[in-house]
Amino acid sequence: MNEAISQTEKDRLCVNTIRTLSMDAIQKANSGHPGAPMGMAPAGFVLWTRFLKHSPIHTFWPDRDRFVLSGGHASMLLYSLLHITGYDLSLDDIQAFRQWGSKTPGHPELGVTPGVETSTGPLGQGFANAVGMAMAERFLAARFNRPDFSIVDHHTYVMCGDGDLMEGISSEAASLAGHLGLSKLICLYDANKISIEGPTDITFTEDVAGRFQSMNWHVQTVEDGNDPESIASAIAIAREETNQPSIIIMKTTIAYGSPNKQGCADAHGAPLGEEEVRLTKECLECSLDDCFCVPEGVYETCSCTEKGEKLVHDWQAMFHQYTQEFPNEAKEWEFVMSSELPENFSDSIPDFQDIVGQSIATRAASGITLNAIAKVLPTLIGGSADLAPSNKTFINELQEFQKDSYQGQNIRFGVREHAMGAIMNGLALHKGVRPYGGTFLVFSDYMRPAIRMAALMKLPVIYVFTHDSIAVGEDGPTHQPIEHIASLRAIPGLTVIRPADATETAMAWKIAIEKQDGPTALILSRQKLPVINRDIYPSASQLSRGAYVLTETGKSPQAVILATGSEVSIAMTACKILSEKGIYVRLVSIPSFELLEKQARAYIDEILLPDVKPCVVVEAGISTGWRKFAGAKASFICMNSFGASANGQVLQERYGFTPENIVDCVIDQLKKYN
Ligand SMILES: Cc1ncc(C[n+]2csc(CCOP(=O)(O)OP(=O)(O)O)c2C)c(N)n1
Repeated sequence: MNEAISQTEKDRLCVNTIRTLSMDAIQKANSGHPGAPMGMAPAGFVLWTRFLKHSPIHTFWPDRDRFVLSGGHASMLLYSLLHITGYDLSLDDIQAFRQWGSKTPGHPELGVTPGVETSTGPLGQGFANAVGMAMAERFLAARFNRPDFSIVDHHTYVMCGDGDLMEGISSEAASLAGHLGLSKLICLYDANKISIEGPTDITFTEDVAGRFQSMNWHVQTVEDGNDPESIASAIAIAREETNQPSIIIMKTTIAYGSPNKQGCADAHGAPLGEEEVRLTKECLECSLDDCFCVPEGVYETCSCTEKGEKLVHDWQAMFHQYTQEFPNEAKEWEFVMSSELPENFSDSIPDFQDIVGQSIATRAASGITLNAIAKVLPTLIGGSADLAPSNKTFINELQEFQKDSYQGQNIRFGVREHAMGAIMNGLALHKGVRPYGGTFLVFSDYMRPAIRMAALMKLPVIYVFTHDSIAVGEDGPTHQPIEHIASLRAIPGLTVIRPADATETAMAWKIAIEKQDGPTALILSRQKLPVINRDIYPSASQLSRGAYVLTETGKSPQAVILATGSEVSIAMTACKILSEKGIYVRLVSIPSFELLEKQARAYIDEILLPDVKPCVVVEAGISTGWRKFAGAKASFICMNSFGASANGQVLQERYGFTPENIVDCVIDQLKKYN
């Protein structure tokens, strides 16, 4: 670059390159969101080139700063930054923005673009992901750092817009972050006062600074979000903060530089148009001739490759020294970051055979299993949305994760299901921890968007959903899940497991922990269920196949009963009654549709006996989804309505979840087919 060009001029050129790359890519794709990338280009430039601790080559270096673009619609800002700072993202990739198979999808997607830390787009999710990442950082720092060896010492930066802060999830997550004093979390808020429908005057007039102050955040305002030096000094101050998370409210102009569209909602989510792009380039004093132009000197100024390699090298050198001085910790660190399971993991899983003949709720069996696993798995971290005593999610011998005890593994999420879901995603994205989180199944709706993101990103998080049916009882229909199991099964990539007893519950946890490529929902009962004697009945390890024949009362069954969870033991009693009547049936326990669907057709047919037409399905939820296993004319003892407030046993009787009703249904089915 011309030596005579001043630093200010260099900065201006780089910032405008981010703007023109964004405009051009969106114009070429004829779709996208130019406004935010253009308004936040200075903040992106300053953060990425002066502060962000990252390596475009070693993109997974564990002590890198994390950057989350919560307003994923501004993806071209991120792609432009990745490109000019030296990531494996070429100009051709930028030109393929939003095209089939490109590395530059409409919204950032984990695993598609090097340097993208999380998939964002549903507003607010990224903000809460960042809180989870910052929590993981503090947890690992507390665990592994030793005097003179800060092997975990990075910031989490999240860039968000008005939309993110309008979403309730950001308040939930910010409240928890403030409570926990996550001082290495820094939010850059694009306060451009524009969203899709127009100026935020029409919807969003709260005092954001006051709100964040009240949530124990350190708050700064940058009056001119276009001034790199003001931005830089605010970030520098935020980095010095050691007690609270920071938010920097940046007053910016959407689509800065566009003579006819800057400051207008029009520029939020549509290409500027060929002519306006030209006029904008003119205003910004950029080259008018070329599209996707990166002027001379921009790469030189922005490249972070060398700097990043030095950071990685220095960290590796420190880590090498750490291995000498703290060999056990170093070994543990390597183990934790590898996501591997300890050798004795399987041995930690209880089999509950010492309590055969007794009854125990699957939520209680889950709590026992969780505590047993925690003894061998140091990465387990999680809690509940204020329902730990009910969800049985507390690990008894371990500390709480609090401001003064970041090494604790019991997280108190508070009554914040949505943020809990997205924070769990952030924890998993960070790596080095295995997150779990619990609430009542009925409130899984409150965290569904985060569950969907976990499935989309294939994150190994575990949901502990208890109180799984009308058998919840007296709390009534507001607390009784009806459609929830089916609706969770509808999320692609989510493994839903509804165990029938304590032994299946233990096995469900084993499978959930072993699963590294997607989330698992454990669906657990409030009420006690008999522990099945596995000396007589098949081993619960068969749960890994999704379904198995639990019992069969004759050599050639006349009917098949399919049941899950708490309805399995009721069906077992029905089988005995039927057998006494000389009717022979097969009872199949189907704890997981998803695991069953992974089996070979031959196995599925072998257990479901498609040629035996009489079939009764028993599940205390809606019947949606069961046809694929049950055949066209099966009977369904399922829920067709909301429940009611009454004793759980009474409700089970009223809604037909009794051995007698199952028996009647089987007999009806036999009559139909004979
Ligand atoms: C949960 C969710 N609801 C709605 C949308 C659709 N949407 C995308 S951007 C946006 C407006 C965001 O406004 P702001 O954060 O101010 O972004 P800017 O206009 O500054 O680009 C909306 C409603 C979404 N992506 N996510």
